Amino acid sequence: MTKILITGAAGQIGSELTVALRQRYGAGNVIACGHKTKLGPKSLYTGPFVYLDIRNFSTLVNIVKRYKIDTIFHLAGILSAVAEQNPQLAWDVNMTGLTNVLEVARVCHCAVFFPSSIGAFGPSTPLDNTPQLTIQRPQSMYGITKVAGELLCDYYWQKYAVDTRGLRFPGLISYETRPGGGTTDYAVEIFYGAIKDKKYCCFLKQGTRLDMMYMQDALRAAITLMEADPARLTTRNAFNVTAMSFAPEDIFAEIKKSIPDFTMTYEVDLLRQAIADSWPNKMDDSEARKQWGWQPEYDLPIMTREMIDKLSERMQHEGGKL
Ligand code: NAD
Ligand code: AKB
Repeated sequence: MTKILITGAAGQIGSELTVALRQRYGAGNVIACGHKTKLGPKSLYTGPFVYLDIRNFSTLVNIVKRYKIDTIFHLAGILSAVAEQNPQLAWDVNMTGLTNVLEVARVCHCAVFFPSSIGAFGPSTPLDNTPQLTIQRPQSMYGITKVAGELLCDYYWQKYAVDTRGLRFPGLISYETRPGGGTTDYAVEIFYGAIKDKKYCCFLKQGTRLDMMYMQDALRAAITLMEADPARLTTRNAFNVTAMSFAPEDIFAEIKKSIPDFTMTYEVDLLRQAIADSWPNKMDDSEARKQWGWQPEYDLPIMTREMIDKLSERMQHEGGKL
């Protein structure tokens, strides 16, 4: 990787991946793309920034050629809850966007990182120790675009030797940029509720176990995979990766250790509950560990401590606002 393009750079992952890659590869070598982002995260202005609707192929080609891009981290997309409310938009952005990225990668010889998800699994997938290779029959539009995306990335690798690599991310927890409309968003929102109001109303019900990961681990996973020796990769799209697995009552109990007067109620959102019920309780990520040395550093207690510290610091700095 020498010249990197990040699509969806203003989002939850992109706003932090942009900083991490600029530190590693030089600010001028990492081009951040935003969409409808007027005054986005500060991270975008530490290096080159361009506007891009990922559905516009000619603009994408021009950017890739102008900056001599050799690697694309394709993060632009519509997340699960928003996708279920607007499936046509989700298909358009997620599939037209990925097809455009893969085509430009084929023509301009770029490597591609594709973020798949636990959403690529469905109700007939084994929920515990979900294997790397297993049944994938998701019933949400988000999941359908993720399975199609995994297959399309493998197709471009097998047919055109485009160096595509991907991860099945779990729910990501971070404090820089708020999540963009997913089913696992509660695991971020709960910290804002706990720190600001000492209360939170959870939209998933008790007992809903899902895989999760702290953003620092997610960034390291994406960069390590893209830097891995290709000879070691027998899997490409996409690797199971996880760091922790918990239900709402588990994270509530962990936060309560630091904020004893924190309370939580439940008001189940049926749309997001149905999606969550079809996702694994815990994935088996042994192939990622074996093939490129994946090893998470943050578990539930360490992540919780850091989220509380960082958001409390910010609230103090912003005069009580979050
Ligand atoms: P996000 O919603 O925070 O960011 C996505 C970005 O895409 C937004 O900034 C949005 O403006 C941009 N976008 C939307 N439509 C666009 C268009 N037409 N053209 C260009 N950009 C457009 O999402 P995120 O959490 O950063 O996720 C990035 C990717 O990672 C997505 O593909 C998502 O499915 C995947 N992923 C995320 C998580 C997670 O927990 N955050 C977990 C698994 C997979
Ligand atoms: C979502 O909930 O949509 C994302 C994901 C796990 O893919 N956070």
